[in-house]
Amino acid sequence: MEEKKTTVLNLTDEEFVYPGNRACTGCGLNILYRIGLKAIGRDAILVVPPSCLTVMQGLYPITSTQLSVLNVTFASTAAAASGVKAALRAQKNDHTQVVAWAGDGGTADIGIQALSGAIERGEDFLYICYDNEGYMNTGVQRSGTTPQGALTANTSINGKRERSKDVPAIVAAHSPAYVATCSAAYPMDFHDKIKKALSLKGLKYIHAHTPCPPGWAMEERMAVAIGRLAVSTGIYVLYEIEGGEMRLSEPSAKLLGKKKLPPVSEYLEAQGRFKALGKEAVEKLQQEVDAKWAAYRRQHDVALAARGPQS
Ligand SMILES: Cc1ncc(C[n+]2csc(CCOP(=O)(O)OP(=O)(O)O)c2C)c(N)n1
Ligand code: SF4
Repeated sequence: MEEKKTTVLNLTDEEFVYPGNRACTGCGLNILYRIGLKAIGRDAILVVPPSCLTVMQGLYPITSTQLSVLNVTFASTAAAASGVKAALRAQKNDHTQVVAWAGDGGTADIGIQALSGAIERGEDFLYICYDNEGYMNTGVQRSGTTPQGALTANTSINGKRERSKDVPAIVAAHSPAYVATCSAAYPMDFHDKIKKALSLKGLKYIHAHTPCPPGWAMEERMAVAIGRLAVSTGIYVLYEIEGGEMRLSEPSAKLLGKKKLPPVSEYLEAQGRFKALGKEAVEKLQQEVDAKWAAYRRQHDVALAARGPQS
């Protein structure tokens, strides 16, 4: 049976973020933080390393967040979340959710060891990585997930040389309870994936693409439009993995029925960080995206054929 989806009409009115915080105008993370906390609810402890999120939440004694938050060192997020969960277990508290919420720098690079260990131990908490594709809080430095060719404060004039790390795939290789990718342009999808993740036991991982106006050199009003372009051009794919089975989420699944997707250049040209990308690099990227979608279409056809004729 199809799960009931959350929409703006049935989303709770309750707010867990006070009005006013230190996010930049048009911040993708800010959208997901507000909606994500509605899915998590009040009975939760957040574990957050240094990042834009710590700044957004506010420095003691000022805060924009109504939930309990444990601010931890960069490398220790998943280890600290494991500890918070152990403390709750010792108190026989099995209702308070533990949610680690970190940036891509704090996840893909600095925190990956603790995250890997937590999944391997089968810890029971939700880990959310918001991926603005750089160390934004400290002035837009490159991270492991910064796309190849993107300009940052510490890349050469040709942009980042290396390819980006596929963190959800790295996490999925550990076989946790749940892996999902999300986007700030689809906050209700994020909301429902959090709900689903929190209903499962074990380590759950959500990776969320969060456009960042200053870091991506784009207009503030364009954050959602650019997030949508990432999905509609097929460069960023929304999916879930549960029980080892991967399923495209609706905004990406509907692209399977399209013969041709909009060119990735539409996504790249909307952002100043890609202005050093030459024609050849853009063509190569397009070929990679086309090959990826050809593979999704083949898998989809095989799955349909295996199901046989539908009555
Ligand atoms: C061990 C350590 N190194 C460096 C820093 C400085 N620092 C604070 S936030 C930050 C950037 C974090 O990047 P990311 O996790 O991607 O989150 P974002 O800033 O993009 O939200 C850095 C380098 C620190 N706090 N601790
Ligand atoms: S730098 Fe980017 S991620 Fe950080 S608060 Fe500003 S828009 Fe959001």
